[in-house]
Amino acid sequence: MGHFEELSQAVIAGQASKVVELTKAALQSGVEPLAIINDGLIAGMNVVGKHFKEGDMFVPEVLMSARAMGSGVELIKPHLSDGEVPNKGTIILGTVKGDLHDIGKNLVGMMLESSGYKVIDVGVDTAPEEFIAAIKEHEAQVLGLSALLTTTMLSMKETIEALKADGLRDNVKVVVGGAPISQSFSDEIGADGFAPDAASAAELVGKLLA
Ligand code: B12
Repeated sequence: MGHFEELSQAVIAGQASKVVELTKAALQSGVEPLAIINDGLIAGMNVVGKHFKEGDMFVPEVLMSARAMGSGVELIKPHLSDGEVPNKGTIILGTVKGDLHDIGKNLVGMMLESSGYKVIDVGVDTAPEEFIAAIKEHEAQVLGLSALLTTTMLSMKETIEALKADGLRDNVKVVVGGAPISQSFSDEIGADGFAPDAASAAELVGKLLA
C-alpha cells in the first residue's frame, strides 16, 4: 500500500493515532503537504461520505473519521501557511443558518489561509445578520458561504438578499460551496462564484479579487 492509500484507510477506520503516525511519516519523507491532504485525508473522507449515504456507516463512525482526518490536517497546517505571505484580502467564512456541517468549510478556510488571505471563521448555523455584522466589523472583501443540506441551501439566497437590503452587496464578492451546490444554483441566487473543492475555492477568490 502506498502512503496515500494507507492514510485514506486510516481515516475511513477512524484511527486518529494511525493517521497522525502516517501523516508524520509522509511529511518526513518529503511528500507534498497539499497532496497528503487531497489524496490521502480528503480521499478517505470521500469514501466515508459514500458509505454513510449507502447506510454502511453511521454517525458516530463518521465523526470518528472526521476527527481522524482533523488530526492529520492539524499536523499539516504549519507546513502550508507561509507566515511571510502578505494579506491578500479578508474573507468571512461560515456555514449558513440551520446547517451544522463544517468539515468542508474548515478545509476551504485552511486553503484560503495558506494562499495568503485573512480568514474570519464565523462557524456554523450562521444567520444572515451575523454574516453582515462580521463583514462590517472586519471590512471584508469576500463572503464565503457553505451549505450541505438541500434545506439550508435557501439560506444562502436569504443571506444575499439581506446583503442587498443592507446596501452591502456591491462591497463584497460572495462565493458559495458545499456538496449540493452547483454553478447553476450559484447563478440563480446571484452569487459571484461557486467552487467544488477547497483548492478551486482559493483559485476562485484569487480571480474575483484580481
Ligand atoms: C459528516 C456528515 C455529517 C456530520 C457533520 C460533522 C461536521 N462537523 O461537519 C453530522 C453527523 C453531524 C451530520 C449531520 C447531519 N447530516 Co450529514 N453528512 C455528513 C457527510 C457524511 C459528509 C460531509 C462532509 O464533511 N464531507 C467532506 C467534505 C470535505 O466535503 P464537503 O463538505 O462537500 O466540502 C467540500 C466542497 O463541497 C467545498 N465546499 C464546502 N463548503 C464550501 C464553501 C465555499 C465558500 C466553497 C467555495 C466551497 C466549499 O470544498 C470542500 C472541500 O473540498 C455527508 C455526505 C456527503 N457525501 O456529503 C452527509 C450529508 C450532507 N448529511 C445529510 C443529512 C441528512 C444530515 C442530517 C439531517 C442527518 C440527521 N437526520 O440528523 C444532520 C443535519 C445536521 C445539521 N443541522 O446540519 C445528507 C444531506 C441530504 C440533503 N440532500 O440535504 C448528506 C448528503 C448524507 C445523505 N446522503 O443522506 N452529517
